[in-house]
Amino acid sequence: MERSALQALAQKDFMSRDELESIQLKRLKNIVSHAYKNQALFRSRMQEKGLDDTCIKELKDIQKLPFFKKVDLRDTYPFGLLSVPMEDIIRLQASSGTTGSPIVIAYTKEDVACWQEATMRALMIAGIGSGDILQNAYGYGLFTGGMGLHYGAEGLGVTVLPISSGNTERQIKLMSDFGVTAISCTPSYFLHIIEKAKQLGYDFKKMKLRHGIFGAEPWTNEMRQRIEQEAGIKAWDIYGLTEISGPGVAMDCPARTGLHMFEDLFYPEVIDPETGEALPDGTEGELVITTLNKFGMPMIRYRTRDISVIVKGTCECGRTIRRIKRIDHRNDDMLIIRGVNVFPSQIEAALLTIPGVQPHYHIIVRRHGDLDTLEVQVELSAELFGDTIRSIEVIQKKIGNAIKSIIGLAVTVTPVEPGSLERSMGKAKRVTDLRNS
Ligand code: DLL
Repeated sequence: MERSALQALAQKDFMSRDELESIQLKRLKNIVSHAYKNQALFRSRMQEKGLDDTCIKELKDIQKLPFFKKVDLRDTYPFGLLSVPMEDIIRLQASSGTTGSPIVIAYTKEDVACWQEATMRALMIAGIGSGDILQNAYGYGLFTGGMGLHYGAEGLGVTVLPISSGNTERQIKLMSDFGVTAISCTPSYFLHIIEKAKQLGYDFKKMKLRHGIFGAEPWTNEMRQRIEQEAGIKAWDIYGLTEISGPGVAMDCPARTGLHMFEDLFYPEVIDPETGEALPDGTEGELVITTLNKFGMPMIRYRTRDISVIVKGTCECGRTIRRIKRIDHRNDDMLIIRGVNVFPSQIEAALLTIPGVQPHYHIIVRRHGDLDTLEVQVELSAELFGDTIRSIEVIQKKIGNAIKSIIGLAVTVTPVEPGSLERSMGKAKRVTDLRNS
């Protein structure tokens, strides 16, 4: 793409709110009408509410529309929500989901282009472009991470290394040999890459790597700091989900006050997860997204189960598209332990405030009689782990106190040997819940 066309694309993030809202309204009317005519489930839900496809007069009329959830994709699996003839579909992607049977998403040629636009805009915010070499270590295949970042980077004229995830030693060798300047993968996989590189005697600071495009799983600011310090790079947070396209729905910016949602393509709302009521900007709730420009399988008011806030006010970077707060948990990540709500990200944040504690941990939930217990297995640095039993006990206590001060519950802390917990190549599995086994 010509430089001027790329500049125009990046400028979309800065359009006036009036212009943006008029595009959103036009697209919302159009997608509602398209889905009403072509998506039987949407039409029947609209009819149940006494609505038809003329009901959108202003943006806030979106609040009248019915919600969609993952279960709707499962119930209509594979193609029940398809809204164009199958011969117009040029791509299928699927998600195994962490919580059950697969879902499939179908894209028309225009939908793929819309998704590519989003990932291009996301990478441009990180300043990635022609001249960069991107090692794309998200999984290629049905998972949207690989293909999503690939198309975005290629569209910008970036040199893409489509390495996919896994084979960590080769990842590091090629990163060094090819002078890779940016990597995309899950933050947990990058931690593994850092660790392996150290073992193999590579010095990250001597490599050309400058940027990491990390997402697909929750990660805390504490984790971000660790990554940046250890690898000497800038760690950017990218958000997305299969149902809405894939990566590139929202992206960090240099101000780090939230992720900008590409609002002309994906319309955000935050709702009260209990009542379904739309909440004002600045209030935490469940993120709901409407695809404004995706026709193969439009998603209208899709309940993501991700918990966030639409950040109030304008961003110091000057972008006018709204921000969502970094997503540190999903509704379904919540563990209820003795009546207390606990999120793995709270434990991660507590652990990483303590020097010598490694960013590798695993949470085990058990039930003894009527009592739920939490065990946190955490790796210590080799120096700490090799220390006397007495000093390990001291650090164990320190970790326990740090966790208790955040979640308000006493947990069992089990320090484990460096390298002993399972490493992930994709989304990390942080919790084993043994309560129902
Ligand atoms: O994970 C798409 C993706 C690929 C995003 C690569 C970013 C980078 P799914 O497998 O459908 O799609 O999982 C979507 O992952 O609802 C969130 O719960 C979580 N998630 C994605 N990005 C982030 C992030 C891809 N940056 C689900 N921070 C979403 C926190 C994230 N959670």
